Amino acid sequence: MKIGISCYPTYGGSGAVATELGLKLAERGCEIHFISYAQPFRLDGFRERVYFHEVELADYPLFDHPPYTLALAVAIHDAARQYDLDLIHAHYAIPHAASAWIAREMLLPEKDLKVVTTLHGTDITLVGQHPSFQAITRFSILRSHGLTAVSEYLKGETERNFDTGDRPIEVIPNFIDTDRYRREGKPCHRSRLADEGERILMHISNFRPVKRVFDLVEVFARVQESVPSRLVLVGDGPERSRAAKRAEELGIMDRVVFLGKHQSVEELLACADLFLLPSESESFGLAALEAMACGVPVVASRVGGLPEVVAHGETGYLLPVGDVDGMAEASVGILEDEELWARLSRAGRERAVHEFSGEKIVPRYEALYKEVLGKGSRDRGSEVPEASGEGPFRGEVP
Ligand code: GMT
Repeated sequence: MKIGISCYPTYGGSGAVATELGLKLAERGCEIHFISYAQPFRLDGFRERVYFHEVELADYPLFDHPPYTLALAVAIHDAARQYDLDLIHAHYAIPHAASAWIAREMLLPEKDLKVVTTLHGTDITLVGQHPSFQAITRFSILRSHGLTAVSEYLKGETERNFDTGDRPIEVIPNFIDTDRYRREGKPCHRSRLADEGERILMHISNFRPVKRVFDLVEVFARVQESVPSRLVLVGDGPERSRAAKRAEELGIMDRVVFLGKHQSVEELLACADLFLLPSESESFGLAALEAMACGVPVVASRVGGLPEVVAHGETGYLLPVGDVDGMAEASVGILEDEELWARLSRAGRERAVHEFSGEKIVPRYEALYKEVLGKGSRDRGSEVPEASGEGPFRGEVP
């Protein structure tokens, strides 16, 4: 199969999943064409059967905001024609699903480019619901020939907020390369991150408000009172300075390490003792899965799709959003009990390997592609059902 993949190139779960998927598909014999405005952050080095097409964005004095959606549509159109792509897989609905639909319409009737869209999170739970995006998000996801969501939770949110009727949405969870994400055989950075005898609490994200990094600092402030430890923060984003300010106020800045953006998070996770994810909303929580694969117990919010990833009491603990005392108590409980730590660590690794490995999940995307390609051009996804008028969305389909 020849597959185009459009995704965000920046640090974030949807770009990570899209890239890992493309690389795994290429290993399995597919020809993969990544299409984005920059090289996806996890796409490095030469890989056989993998191509990258940079979207050209022309500036013009009239444009305060150059129309990326159109430029992406043209890039998809051009790649599909030049390389005879079978389908385009859009990761994160906005604007990728709409651009894919435009490209498909431009190619018809000469070429029947199929569209598969994967919904990742805030494209459905936040941004996609904004009045300026809702109608086009609904339209473009329903026009996709295959539609996937990364958790049962996200599937439910999509049905509820976008009035998708009986349109099938397949849940295909995030996955990880369990050979790469593992505790053993990694260079050990522990001595550079913490002093002898200190435990390492870690968080990885793009530091958007939804991640509640402020809570993270509060949780850590409580933990370090009873457990000698460091908080290692990986990633960067708008809330970083607020988190740093709070750490200063609490007098724990010397215990907090801001590492910034990193490519090889598996090396860092392999020396962590605990992973914290106090998010406000999380459709899946790829970072929690990466931690589990590296044998790191997780303390997170009981929100969104996280209960589908973190088994409460088995691979970590889930607490209500904002319950910093509860999260601190659970963290201390894990860090002070070696046996409990080992049990959670082992179970996390096992769950990651058995439920969320690339070997298990990638064939499900392949099966979906085959199903989509096996059908007639208008069999699936071409009709957009009328909105029922119930629920938050009442927009007319264009
Ligand atoms: O939806 C987002 O916030 C962006 C997206 C991204 O690109 O980083 O993250 C989402 O997609 C990941 C991969 O499917 C999920 O693991 C994350 O849980 C999800 N983030 C949120 O729902 C906040």
